[in-house]
Amino acid sequence: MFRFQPLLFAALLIPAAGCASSSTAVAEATDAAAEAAPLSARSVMSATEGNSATGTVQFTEVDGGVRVVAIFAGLTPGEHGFHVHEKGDCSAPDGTSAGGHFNPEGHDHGLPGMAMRHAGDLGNLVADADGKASLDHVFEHLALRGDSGVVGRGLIVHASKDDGGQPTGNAGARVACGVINAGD
Ligand SMILES: [Cu+2]
Ligand SMILES: [Zn+2]
Repeated sequence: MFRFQPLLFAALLIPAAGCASSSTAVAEATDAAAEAAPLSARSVMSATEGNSATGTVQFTEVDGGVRVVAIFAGLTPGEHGFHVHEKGDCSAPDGTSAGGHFNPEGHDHGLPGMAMRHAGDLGNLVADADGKASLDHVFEHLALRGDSGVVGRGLIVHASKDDGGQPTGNAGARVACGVINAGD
């Protein structure tokens, strides 16, 4: 009897351990599948009437936010406010059909680095002397999916610098507009 008990113990433990590790493996496989296919989105931006700015912007889910990779041409040299706006509608010649800044949480306007700001506040693009600008940045407060997701919304580049002022950064006219569409 003295030796039987440890054996019985082992017999009971082995199947229990087998079960635990297989369910963990399933969970890990599911997580891996989700990570293998992060949602991405793209916006092809066209110049508004009287302007020449064009660009392509790629959004990809990454750990801790959304990576935004943008390439622009046809800008005036210097800084240009860059925002996600409420509506994926660029039908107005001046881009105003895209509505105001995307702000699902009801914050004041701000610049990247400020904890509380519109979700759509992406700061500024900086165009060089040739009017070209690029950006590659992970925005922590941005999401692609859900109620706060930017898929289906509008993207705007402005004539002037976003200075962080209220209510929308004093960035002036809209020089390029695009719709953020899911997919590569
Ligand atoms: Cu804007
Ligand atoms: Zn804003």
